[in-house]
Amino acid sequence: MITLYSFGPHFGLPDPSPFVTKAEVLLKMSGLAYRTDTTGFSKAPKGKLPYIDDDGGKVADSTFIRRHLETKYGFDFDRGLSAEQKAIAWAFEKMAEDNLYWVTVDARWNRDDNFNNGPRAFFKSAPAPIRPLIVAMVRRQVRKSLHAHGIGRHTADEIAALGCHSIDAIATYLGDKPFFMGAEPKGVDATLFAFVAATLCPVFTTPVRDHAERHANLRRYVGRMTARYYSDYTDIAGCPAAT
Ligand SMILES: N[C@@H](CCC(=O)N[C@@H](CS)C(=O)NCC(=O)O)C(=O)O
Repeated sequence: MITLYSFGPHFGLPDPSPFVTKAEVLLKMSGLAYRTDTTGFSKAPKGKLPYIDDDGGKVADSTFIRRHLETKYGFDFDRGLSAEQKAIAWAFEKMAEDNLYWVTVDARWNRDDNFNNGPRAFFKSAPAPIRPLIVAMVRRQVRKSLHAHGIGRHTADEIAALGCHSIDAIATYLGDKPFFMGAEPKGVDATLFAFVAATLCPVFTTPVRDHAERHANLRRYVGRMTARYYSDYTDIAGCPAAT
């Protein structure tokens, strides 16, 4: 049985990490049996979640988890796509993971109101006397990561503009299609569902969320993916589950 190491549900999302949600949706798409475990972060091979344990072998990183499911089990998440569609799917995924993701990190960790409504809860189990120090240290590390990525060097307005541009690109390409590449979900939908839901999450007040909410097709898309893969949720990110 495969074990997916995750953070566990937070903020009304299946997982606060869109990368974990992506990996979980890929597992659901594959139909393989899996369980989740929220105690693995300290042992993460690359210091990040998600990773999986498959029969004693560890695979870290959502993209390499996908590759593992493809190579070991022969599952083709791109089945039926042309080479051009595969290229488009890859480019959108990496836009979400390597750019839109950091817009979300900035919104959640760098804005005090959002931090207090969200990630502060991750520190509940830290001993009270040193909790403020740990919170400050981790937030400092996150700011360093944002700076190293480059996005942290922009103004709030510039960061929002980048996020809105990515959201517009996703909404435009999705159009009226049920799923990103057409009538049936493909691997790219695991990623885009996870990152769009993270953007729409009502726990966080952000200009990018306001912008995304104006794209009715994105809200319906999140609802459609929820109905398909998270039937135990009535809604995710304020988008009612509906086919
Ligand atoms: N490229 C990785 C990214 C994973 C990632 O960034 N995970 C974050 C949570 S969203 C994490 O574990 N961060 C903890 C840290 O950096 O200390 C993937 O695709 O899995």
